[in-house]
Amino acid sequence: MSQVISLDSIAKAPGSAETMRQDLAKGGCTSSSCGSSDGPADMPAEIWDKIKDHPCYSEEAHHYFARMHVAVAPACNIQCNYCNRKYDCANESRPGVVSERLTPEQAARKVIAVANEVPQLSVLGIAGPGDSLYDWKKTFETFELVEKHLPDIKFCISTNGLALPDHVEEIARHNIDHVTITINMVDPEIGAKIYPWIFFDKRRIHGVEAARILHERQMRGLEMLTERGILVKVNSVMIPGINDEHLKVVNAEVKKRGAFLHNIMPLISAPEHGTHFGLTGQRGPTAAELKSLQDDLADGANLMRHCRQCRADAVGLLGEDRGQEFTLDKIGEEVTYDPEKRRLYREVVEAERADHQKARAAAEDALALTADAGANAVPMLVAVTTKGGGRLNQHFGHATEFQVYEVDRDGVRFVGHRRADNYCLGGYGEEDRLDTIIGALDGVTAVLTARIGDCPRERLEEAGIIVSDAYAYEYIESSIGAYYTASVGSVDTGRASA
Ligand code: CLF
Ligand code: SF4
Repeated sequence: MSQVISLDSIAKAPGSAETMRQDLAKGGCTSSSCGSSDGPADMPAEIWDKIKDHPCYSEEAHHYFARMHVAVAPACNIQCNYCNRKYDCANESRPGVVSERLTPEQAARKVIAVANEVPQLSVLGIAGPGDSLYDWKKTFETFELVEKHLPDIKFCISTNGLALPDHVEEIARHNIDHVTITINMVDPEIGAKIYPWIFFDKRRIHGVEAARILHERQMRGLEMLTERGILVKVNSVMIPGINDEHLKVVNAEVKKRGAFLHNIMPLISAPEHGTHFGLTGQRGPTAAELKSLQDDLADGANLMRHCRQCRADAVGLLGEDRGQEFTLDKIGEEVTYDPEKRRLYREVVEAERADHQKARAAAEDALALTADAGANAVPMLVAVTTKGGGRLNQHFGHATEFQVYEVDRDGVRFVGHRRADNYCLGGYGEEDRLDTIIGALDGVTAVLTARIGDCPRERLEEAGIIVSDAYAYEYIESSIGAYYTASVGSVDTGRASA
């Protein structure tokens, strides 16, 4: 087994630098190959520097680093048919939903409190509800306050783009390197089905005219940002029957204008959300429809596939939300920042991610030697349970989501996550939740996990899904590579058993 460092345990109880170094010394590089990493090697150094600690802009970084959102700018200048800017539902997980609104001062206090407790924190985002640039004074005031205490934190904003061209200079001045624009269309006829109105130039504008203005402002804002070297991620909500096919055109247009990433997110829509789409029965796409669109776009703008559609007050690694641990009533009036825990965490991560990259390169080398499954072979889908750190370090019964990878002799590729309710309550599995998990794992050949009980293992195997805990605490990619090689055999050894 390669070195085992529990980043999770470091995050919870950091100990001393010496302890961490001893942990590191126990492992060392156990990879047979120390090939090039697949992160920094693929892009200019200045870009890698901007994304290497950003959990949304780098799939690799999302194993190690956390974001937090503060809801300081609640007003919005447009209406989207999938949003109603709801504030008080803590049980939903979708953008635009938040439990408490904050003043910039309260937000800064909360960021410091979180930074003291969550050493993975690297990014502060302002992502609704409301538009971060319509209420731009509150957004920039918050960043200014936080910057005084936490100079190493990255700032990130998400906007619908309508007010964007008016604030690009300020964004550049505040060293905001990451801006997300939600762009759902480049055709105003389609836009009119998504946006009933906008508020622009001191008046409310409806229909196609509103969508045309929004589209023009979005494109201009995108061009202005990329001209200044600011990384832009475009989020698009996939709405079947309205813009699903059209998103291929959107992808080409935003790529042409220099977008760094395109994140296609499934519409979340249910009557109880009270949104227009929820109330009119507009459905979201299935996981297969989303993946099919993403696969069709493989040659277009770089796709983000690890988005978790966070709440607007989310705290923690993507896929976890510790927001309820840091509500204002749980934070003292006076908070003092202690940078030591975060500094130690970054030190450990640097060593850990270097070893992870070597392990990944070794896995790629080994996969290239696997038996050729034929020209029309479909890659195998393998799901894993992880608490972060890029390792198989979560018990099956504690998983609330599965990360899904596809693997073939060309390598191991992250393709998305499948949400599944945590089926383990008080140590007892619940049958119906296991059914939910089996449904969520549709198309998956195998699950690799840290540990699993006999009962759920048997149920999954009855459903045709193989479960293995043989790679517990190993790196994800090398485990999947090893599992695949054992399944299909290698050119050297012939067919092996799983
Ligand atoms: Fe927040 Fe968005 Fe910045 Fe990330 S989230 S403002 S870029 S720090 Fe990330 Fe969450 Fe997806 Fe957004 S997973 S919803 S893409
Ligand atoms: Fe809601 Fe954001 Fe759309 Fe405004 S821009 S209506 S906050 S989703």
